[in-house]
Amino acid sequence: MHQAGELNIDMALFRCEQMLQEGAAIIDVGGESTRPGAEPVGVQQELDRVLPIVNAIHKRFDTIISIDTSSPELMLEAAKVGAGLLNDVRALSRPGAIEAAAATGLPVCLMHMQGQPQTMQQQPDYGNVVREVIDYLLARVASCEQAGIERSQLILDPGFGFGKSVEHNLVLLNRLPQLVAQGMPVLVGLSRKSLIGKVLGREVDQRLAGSLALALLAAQRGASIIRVHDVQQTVDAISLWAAVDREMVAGSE
Ligand code: PT1
Repeated sequence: MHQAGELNIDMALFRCEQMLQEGAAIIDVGGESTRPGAEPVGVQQELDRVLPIVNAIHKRFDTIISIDTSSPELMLEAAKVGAGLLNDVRALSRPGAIEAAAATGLPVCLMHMQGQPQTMQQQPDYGNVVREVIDYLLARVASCEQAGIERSQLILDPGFGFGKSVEHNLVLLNRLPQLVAQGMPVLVGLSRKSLIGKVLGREVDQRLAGSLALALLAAQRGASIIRVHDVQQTVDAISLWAAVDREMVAGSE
């Protein structure tokens, strides 16, 4: 969701209501694109885009509002107007971000990224991608704990599409249980991403089936939170899997 102003607030509220009716548990709001090749935005612009929307959503809906930001200023301000979760693709690495997040007392999603959005897809390089992503995230967890953010407040995200080749993404998804085994909830974002386009040869508007397949695989491999565009379709797919899965558990008793 981008850019404030009356019309944009109305559009954000409309989309928010729609996603909630479709079964979303969390609404992620961001003022900076972090897609491959995206240009950075200034902090003031980010504040102007995000705060009015968070404020409006908080007044109107009872939901968890996640703030997709790396800026300590926005973390602090968003917490005052109803944010319920901080989602930082830079894992609180900006100066002052850890301290700001700690001061809000909010839960935080720490994501792994190699490089910066503008250039991260140019030359992704790992020895052992699973090991390196987990080691990075655990180092960030340790820094958070030192700053007073409890482990129970942290969510981990391998950062699909953030400085990763198609193969890196596939290995990370296949080995997701290794990240889940670290004992913190895992969040994944795979919806419509270019890895789907590259494997299937599909443009971004033709990636729904691929997105659903990956969301289901992530859920089966232990992901707790799935960041998607197509809420209703994803909820349907995962609900049906969960029904089958519960039946298996019940039958084995
Ligand atoms: C994500 C995520 C995010 N993804 C979290 N926050 C985006 N925690 C924004 C592509 O390859 O996975 N986790 N916030 C969106 N970013 C991308 C990245 C979008 C890559 C598209 C691609 O197409």
